[in-house]
Amino acid sequence: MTIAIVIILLVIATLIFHFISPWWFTPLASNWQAIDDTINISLWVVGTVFVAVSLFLAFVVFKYRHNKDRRADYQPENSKLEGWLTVITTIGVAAMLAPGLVVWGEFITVPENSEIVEVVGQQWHWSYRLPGKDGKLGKTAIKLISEDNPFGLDVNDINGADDLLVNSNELHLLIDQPVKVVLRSKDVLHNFAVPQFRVKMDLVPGAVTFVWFTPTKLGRYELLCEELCGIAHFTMRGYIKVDSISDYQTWLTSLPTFTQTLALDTANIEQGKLLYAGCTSCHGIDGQGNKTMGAPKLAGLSRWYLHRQLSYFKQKIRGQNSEDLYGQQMAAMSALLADDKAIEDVSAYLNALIPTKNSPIENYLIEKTSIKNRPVTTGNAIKGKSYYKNCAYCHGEHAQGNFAMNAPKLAGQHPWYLKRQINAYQQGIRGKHPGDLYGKQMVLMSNILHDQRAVNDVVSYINSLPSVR
Ligand code: HEC
Ligand code: HEC
Ligand SMILES: [Cu+2]
Repeated sequence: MTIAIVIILLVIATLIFHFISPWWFTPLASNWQAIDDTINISLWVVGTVFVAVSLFLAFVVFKYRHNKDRRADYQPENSKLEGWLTVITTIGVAAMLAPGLVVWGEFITVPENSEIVEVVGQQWHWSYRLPGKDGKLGKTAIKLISEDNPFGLDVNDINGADDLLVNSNELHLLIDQPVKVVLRSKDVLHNFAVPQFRVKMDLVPGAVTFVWFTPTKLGRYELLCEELCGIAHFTMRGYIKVDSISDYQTWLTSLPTFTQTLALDTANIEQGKLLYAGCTSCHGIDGQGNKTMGAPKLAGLSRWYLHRQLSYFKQKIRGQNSEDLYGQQMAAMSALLADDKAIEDVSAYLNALIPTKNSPIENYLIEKTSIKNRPVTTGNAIKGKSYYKNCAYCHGEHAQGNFAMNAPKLAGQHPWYLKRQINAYQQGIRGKHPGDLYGKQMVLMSNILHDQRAVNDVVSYINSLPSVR
């Protein structure tokens, strides 16, 4: 009797949980209602079977409970019952599988009027390519990938010349326009998934896979890699922004073509030097940084990194948090650089400067004075080395920075600055702005350093590495 009641209560609790549970699909933002319907049909089929079988069990447990005067009857065959069970099970299984076949048919039939977009995955970053005016994507090859040609496009293929390249994590799509997303991976398996669009697909190195959908709601949706693809897999996120036609056109015009990205370097180092005069009071004549001003070393940093940070300061993406006093100062100073050309020039100038060595006893971690000229630090570089293993995937084994990972050089930078930045990421002072497409990764990564001791350790280790050019 008790068991029968428990079974019935379990059924009721399961049903209540199912209907009031907050864990349900996020609101749909594409044409793929059919996928939700298929899942719902399956849930109804298995739900009905679950309720029926459980209640039957409760009934049998109750009805045939122990009774001294009753004996069990052995009946191995019952063709009538077996016939019924076969028919009902067949209908149930068919009801679960058949809609899937229909939906799969739609899934692989790309509408004629679809636009093509290429999504490229790599550890742990998304980038995108559009076919440009000719509507055709140019040929690519992994071996052609380089710092100047991150998409690995073939310069000899005329179709590639006008391809539009999106080097950032954010792709824009036009509302109500079907898109065929072709998927390519530079390294390992990844998976393209936007929960609101419902469809998802693997990216397989060496193959081109695809998926199609029509975005139906304006908005900005998170793109997730749903294939465990290495240590920083969880940081591999991007955004898909669904635009109205005018916003979409504005975005398109902001994109460079492949030919434009190959155009000769136009940066003017002399001009950059003149512009830098306004920066020396904080960053030093040789770009060596200045602890009193809280200003980091800039000499020898990569151009792409300097460029991005200066654009971020200028566009109020970095240095806007009310607690970020140093960042705010720098954001104000970025007004000295009138436009993108000025940023390009000053970045080229700073990149060309030879970084000076940090003074031998420079270490923010020094607490006591040195013993026999060896600084006593609170950070443990040996422990820091094991933390740094995680950082090396992006920043490089020698902390030399890695363009493909968008991760800057850390070696040679002042330790007090490194520490402040790691803390800033941890506290969400840096990297949390919606426009900050690369900082978010560091916000997530900085949390693997659980306390200040871990931060001190890893900074001590980076500080022990020779500055690489
Ligand atoms: C008033 C002092 C001051 C002046 C002047 C100044 N900066 Fe800065 N700059 C800073 C500070 C402080 C930071 C660190 C901000 C932080 O902690 O986030 C910084 C950060 C930077 C960074 C980011 C470096 C990194 O590793 O992320 C760059 C690039 C930079 N400055 C370039 C410039 C350039 C170019 C100029 C001249 C146009 C300039 N700064 C003028 C104070 C200054
Ligand atoms: C998944 C790749 C990735 C990993 C792993 C990673 N970083 Fe970063 N890191 C980045 C990127 C990308 C940036 C640049 C962010 C930006 O553009 O604002 C960055 C920036 C930084 C900066 C700021 C440098 C400056 O000049 O302002 C520091 C400091 C830093 N990382 C330290 C670390 C440490 C320490 C670890 C290991 C615990 C680590 N990172 C692991 C990708 C990574
Ligand atoms: Cu991935």
